[in-house]
Amino acid sequence: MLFRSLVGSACTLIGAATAVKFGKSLIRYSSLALKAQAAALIHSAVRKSSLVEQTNMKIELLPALSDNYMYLLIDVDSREAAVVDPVEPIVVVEAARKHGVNLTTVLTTHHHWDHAGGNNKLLKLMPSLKVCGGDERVDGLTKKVSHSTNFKLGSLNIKCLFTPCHTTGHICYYVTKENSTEPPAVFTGDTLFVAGCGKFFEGTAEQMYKALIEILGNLPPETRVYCGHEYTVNNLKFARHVEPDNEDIKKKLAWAKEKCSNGEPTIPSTVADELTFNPFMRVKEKAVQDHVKQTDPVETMRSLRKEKDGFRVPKE
Ligand SMILES: N[C@@H](CCC(=O)N[C@@H](CS)C(=O)NCC(=O)O)C(=O)O
Ligand SMILES: [Zn+2]
Repeated sequence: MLFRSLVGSACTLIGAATAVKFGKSLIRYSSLALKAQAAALIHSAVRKSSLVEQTNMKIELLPALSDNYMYLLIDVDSREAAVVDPVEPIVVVEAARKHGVNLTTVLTTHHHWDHAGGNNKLLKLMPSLKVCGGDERVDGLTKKVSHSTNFKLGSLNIKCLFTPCHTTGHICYYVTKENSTEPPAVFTGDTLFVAGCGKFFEGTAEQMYKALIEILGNLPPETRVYCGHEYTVNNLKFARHVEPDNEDIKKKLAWAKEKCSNGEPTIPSTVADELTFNPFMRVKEKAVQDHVKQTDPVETMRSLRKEKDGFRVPKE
């Protein structure tokens, strides 16, 4: 299909503003983030931004490049905000202005250009920003963080989780609010994707096992997962290949295809849901181990990643 080939692997479509429920939260969609690009790219595709509203924090998903996400994280109490991986700084500045928030902090997951490549430009526009990251290679770095580094964003707590493997300095950011009954959030960059994980560019299966199973897999199950890319449909096709009888994978894939065909994000997911359909988080499951003919979870992780690196994604 012509449209399909234009879109490529990302979930992208032009569409109008809309609103849907995500659990108890209202998620609003608007095409603001890509308005300018929409005008220029009539025959191409536009991915909608969306807003996850809780009473304690708001998170605006800002699609960037072809399949990346930036996230504006707002502390509702203080109106202080942070941005995760602001590769398109103008979009971020506009979103902060729209919400009337005080953007103080950049949370960089890792140094790759599609995540950290906007830091210097954003710093030029807003010189007092604190730029966090776990790697000296992060552009504009002002605060080097490491495992369990904690700091406040207004009334929110941000805990840094060191998850080296995709890169040696990769950090996930775990956000909580004391005494809140609402779910925490975790920004997982290119460590954990919906139904997948990042390539092991600078690390090992042992490290990804630690990151996915021991660190992220042990967060509260209701934790909402905000990842670095819209890879969900392709990841689920691989998951289906690994576990053809897993009903959760089939259901999630049908849902994700529908979201993508409307230009809507498949994010956030939750830790609990990932444990049901993400093969890289299911390396202790017999069905997953059998697929790669392994019995050890770390070896299963290694084999799965190797297989996915060479996987040809089917059309359907
Ligand atoms: N397979 C990716 C190709 C791009 C790629 O290599 N992405 C990096 C992050 S920038 C990655 O770790 N991808 C994970 C994967 O392909 O499973 C896609 O679906 O477009
Ligand atoms: Zn990336």
